Parts: sequence; structure tokens; C-alpha cells
Amino acid sequence: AAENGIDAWLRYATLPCDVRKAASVPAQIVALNGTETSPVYTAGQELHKGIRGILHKDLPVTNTPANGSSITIGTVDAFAKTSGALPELDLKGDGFWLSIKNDSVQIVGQNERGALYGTFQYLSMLAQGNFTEVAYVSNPSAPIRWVNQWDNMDDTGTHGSIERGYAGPSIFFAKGLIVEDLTRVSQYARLMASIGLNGIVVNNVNANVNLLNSTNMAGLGRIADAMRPWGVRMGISLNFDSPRTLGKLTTADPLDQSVIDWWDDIATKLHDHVPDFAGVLVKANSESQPGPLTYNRTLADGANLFARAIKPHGDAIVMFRAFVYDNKINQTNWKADRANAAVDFFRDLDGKFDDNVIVQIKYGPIDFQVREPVSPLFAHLEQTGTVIELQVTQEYLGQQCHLVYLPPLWKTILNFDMKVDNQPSLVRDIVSGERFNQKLAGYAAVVNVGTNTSWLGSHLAMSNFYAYGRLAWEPTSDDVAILEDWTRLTFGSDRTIIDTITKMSMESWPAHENYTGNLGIQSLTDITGPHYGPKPQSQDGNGWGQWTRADAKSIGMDRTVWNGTGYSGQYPSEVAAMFEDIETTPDDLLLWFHHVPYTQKLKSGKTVIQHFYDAHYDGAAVAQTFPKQWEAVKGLIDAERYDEVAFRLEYQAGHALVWRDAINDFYFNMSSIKDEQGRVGNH
Ligand code: GCW
Repeated sequence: AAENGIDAWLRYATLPCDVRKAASVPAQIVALNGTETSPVYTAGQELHKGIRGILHKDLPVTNTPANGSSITIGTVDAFAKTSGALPELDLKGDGFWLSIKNDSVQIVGQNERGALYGTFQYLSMLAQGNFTEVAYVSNPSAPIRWVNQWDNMDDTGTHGSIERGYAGPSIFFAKGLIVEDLTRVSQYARLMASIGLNGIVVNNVNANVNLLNSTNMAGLGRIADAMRPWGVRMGISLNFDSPRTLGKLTTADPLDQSVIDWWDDIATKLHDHVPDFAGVLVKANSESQPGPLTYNRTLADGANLFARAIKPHGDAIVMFRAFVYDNKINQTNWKADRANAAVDFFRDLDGKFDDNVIVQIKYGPIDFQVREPVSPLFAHLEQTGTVIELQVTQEYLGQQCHLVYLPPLWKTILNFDMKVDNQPSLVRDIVSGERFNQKLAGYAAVVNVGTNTSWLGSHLAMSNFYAYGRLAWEPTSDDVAILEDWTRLTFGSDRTIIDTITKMSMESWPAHENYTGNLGIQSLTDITGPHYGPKPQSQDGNGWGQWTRADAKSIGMDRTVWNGTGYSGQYPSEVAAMFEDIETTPDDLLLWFHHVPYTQKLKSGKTVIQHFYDAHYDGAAVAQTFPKQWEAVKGLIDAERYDEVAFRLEYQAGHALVWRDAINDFYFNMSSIKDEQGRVGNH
């Protein structure tokens, strides 16, 4: 059959005959608690479908407890009512217990969603030919595990466009409305559920006010209905100015009574259409978006306006983005620094947010760069729940035309120890809510799937989406183990396939860093345009503040306290001291924190400029090997996906050379320092 990618890692491909023989599954499926829109009902159907595909067995599905050999799925409560005693289970929200014995499988969720997650876990084992007996509890690391779509309602043809989307237009919007046929939306929810994701914001943070008109409110109700059977709750992005632009009020001042009333009314209507509404995401006073500062109110006033409007209707939350900065700063001021913005804006607001507000923080202080230090804001919000914002869509990282497996980057961030109050303070323990005792905390990732049947426009890019869910569930999971699971599920269990994809993927982020922007200089791409391809000359001389301050002699941002922008002082003292001192700053962040001559020696003994030249050659050389490595799987996977991946890898190999030469030439011309190996400037 053609493999267009629509089922991604949920193909349920038939196992080879000899492997299938070793499988013993019970004779029937019992899905307790099952109305037709409930996740447990979904779980029963999905399990039936999966086992039919994987093992060629057609098991009956019922909703009444049965004697004899069965797979029983349900919540703890449903089990207690119908199926008798369970062991004492330490289940947290959305968690599950999975017990597999040869003639009896029990999948017990703390709630219905948990039961569905346990079912997907069981199916993942079967699909990988893993028939071991197990009995364990699995709980998510954090309650919030969401995706963000940056989908617009305007059209680029038949469907809405997607900001920084690289896989075709929106599956949600068309012609200013919500699409009629929501098949792709429920398929998306199925993928999300299979990796433990429980919420989605469907429209761009640069939000269109027309989403709140009455036709579209009803449409939102349909989206929520399509995703609910998969345990996925829907939220939306709001435009702060809606009371003025849509409601025709004279102001959007968050403390004005008419504005408060207007939002209360919107919240009520939203709740009518979407009774389990998940919440709102707000980008305010950022990149020309309106916000409370426009009315001389604080960002907390703005967030609390929405928090109070939604409060009476359930447990919806406000995700208030910390991506607030001035994009017209002046580079002639040595102390100006966009990286300082989030802490400057939010530090004093800790404790001022209502308890249903969460601050959503991008992993680094600038913007999804190939290498950034952790955002220091994670160390400052002790009385406010925080969510880390990651990006599956590869905005700055090759836009899915380059293979870049992101979990090693994410884990570098999540494992970083902020040492708040000299106590261990790993980022992953802050965003799980543990470190500061927050009930609401977790993960959001910009995913931006589109109508392309491969979802992200690239089959290999889907490992990032899969891994995102797995890491949000359990951030200590091993990135290679996740990748191997994904590969087996997506392409099959042949060792050559697994080894090939693992090797290329694990080489890909370091290679990309090497040929795009190393030593913490950031992604040297076209930062005022599409964020694609090399353009080192675009970094400086504009208000965006992604500066390198490169001149004929020196390069890097001086972010020290003693002589620079003071940014390093935003970290807790031990971390601040490490970054303040050039000797203790790791090489891979050297130019992020320090302005140095090109001849500065690194810990490796090389000069900065020679490292640049070498790294760009090394990184591009690794990308050159990808097409050849991929050839090893020819014939082991279907020709359609083989060819599509081969095409992209071939392109990446070429584009890496373009990157290498563009950047090396640029710094050679600027510094006039020769490459010791005589390569640069000679091609
Ligand atoms: O990364 C930048 C993007 C913008 C985006 C913005 C944000 C949605 O270039 O396209 O806008 O960040 O995160 O708000």
C-alpha cells in the first residue's frame, strides 16, 4: 500500500509471520465506561483496529465486564464498580496502570484520558513486537501538555495560511471560517493522544478577532467535538484589542468595566459551545500586538482580565506568553539587549497573577535559536505556574528541509540546573511544577502541521513531534530510545533501518549548529525575512536585537554585568558567576555572553575564527554523508517514503555547502584572517 504518512507512527503494520506467532493476546476487548464520544470508547475501537492490523486478529469489543480472557480498559472508578479489586495504584491526573499477563490485560486510567494513553502504550508495544508481561504505573511529568498551531483564518488558496508552517495550509480554517470536513482534525487529535498530549490552541498567537464571531464560535464547538473523543481539549489565542475591533467599544483597557463585561460575555459564549474549553493563549505587547501596556496597565492586569472572565466556567486557564520585547531597540547602545526583556517585564509580577494564569516561556531568551542558554525567567517565577514553549516546526532550523532531530537540544535545556537559592533546580523540575510547588505547569510546542499528508512536510521531521509528546510525559526519557520506538513504529523493525535513522538523527543537531551558527552566535539566517538560508549580514544594524556585534576585529554580545548588558546577572548567583567569567563559560555559548577578538583562544586551543571555519566544514561534511547513509535502507522501506526522504537529504547536503561558504566567506571578508587550511576564499 502507498505510504503517504497520514498514519505517521500509528500504522499498525502487520508483524512478520514468525513474530506474530509468538504473540498471545486475550480473546476480547472490554471498554468500560463507553459513551460513543468518550476516550475509553475510542480506546476500545483503536485497540480493535490496531490488533487487526498488527496481528490479523479480529477481537470483539463490548462494554460489559466479561469472564475469561480479555483486555479490559477503563477508569479506576469503572473498574471499582464492575471488575473488582485492583492493587493500590499511585495514579496522578491522566496517569494509567498497565498490566499485561498472557490471558488478561488491564488498562486502568486515573481518568478516561489516562485509559486511552495506556491503550496506546499497549498498542505501541504490540506494534513493536514486544509481548513481555508487565505491570506498572505511568504518570505524566506535568498536567499541561499542549500543542500550539499558528494557523491563520485568511487564505492562501483554499485553506488558511500558517505562520511559520512548512507543510501546506491549515487543517482548521478556510475562507475565514472553520472547515466543514474535520477528518484531518480528528486524525491530528489521534496522533496527539497517542503521545499523551491533552490540549491544543488552534489559531495563531497573532490572533484574528473574527474567530470570536458567532459562526466561528459554533465552528470552534465542532473542532472541540472532533477532538474530545481523543481526550484533547481545545483552546484559542485571543487578540487583546477584540473589544475595540470586534466589539466596537472605544477601549480595550483591561480595567474598564465595559471591556470586562465584553470578555465575560465572550467567555460565556465560548463555554456554551465548548463546555470543556481548555483556555486562552495571549500574545500581548509583543511584535506590535496590542496589550495592557498600551493602556498603562500591567501585563498581570491583562492576564487577570481573561482569567476572571473564564473562571466561573470551569478549569480553563490563561497561558500568558512571556515573549514580550521591544523590536525597535538601538544597537548603538552597548547595554541594549533583547535577551533581558522577559525578566525585566515579568520579574516583579510574580505573585500578581490569578491562580488560573500560567506564564508560557520560550526555552531561550531570544527565539528558538540553534543554541541558546535557558531563559533566566524560569528562575524568577516561584509563585506562578510556568510552561516551557518548544518548537517542533523548524522555523530557524531548516524548516523541515533539513533533518534536525531536536530532543538533544530540548534535553540540554530541560536538564539545565538553574540552582535557584543554591538548591538543585532543573528546568524540567520547574516546568513539572515540582520545584516551586505549582499545580499548573508543563509544556507547549508550536507544531504547525498542515494539510500535507505527512503532516510536517517531511517524514523524518515527525520524530520531533513524537518525541515532544514522549518528553513532555517523561522528560528523563532517553532520546535514542524514543527515536528507536518511533522508527520501528514508522518504518519497521529492521536493524539497518533503526541504525541508519539513529545515526543520522543523532548527528543532525550538532551538524546543523556547526554549519549554521556556532559558539552561541545564534542561527545566522535571514532574521528579518523568512528565517531560512544563510544571511549573517542580517543580524546587525536593525531593531530586532538578534545581534552579533561583529566587526573587523571582534565578535559576540557582551552580556556580562561588569562590562555588558547585564544579562548574565539575571541568573541565580552560581549560574551567573559561570557565565560572567569567560574562563567558565562553555565554548558553545562563548559568543552569546562575551565580545571577543577573532583570535581569542577556545578551550580546544583553536581561535574563534579558525573554529568557525572548521566547524562549518565539519558540519557540512556530515550533511554530505546523509544521502549515502540513507541508501542503506533502500528496499527495506516503501519506495514512496524512501524517495521523498532521499530528495530532502540530497537537498540538505547541497544547502549545507551554501551555508558553509556563505558564512565562512562573510567572516573571512570581515576579519581578513586566513583559514589555516587554506580553504576559505579559495573556492
Ligand atoms: O519566532 C517569532 C516568529 C513569529 C512568531 C513569533 C512569536 C507567531 O518569527 O512568526 O509569531 O516569534 O512567537 O510570537
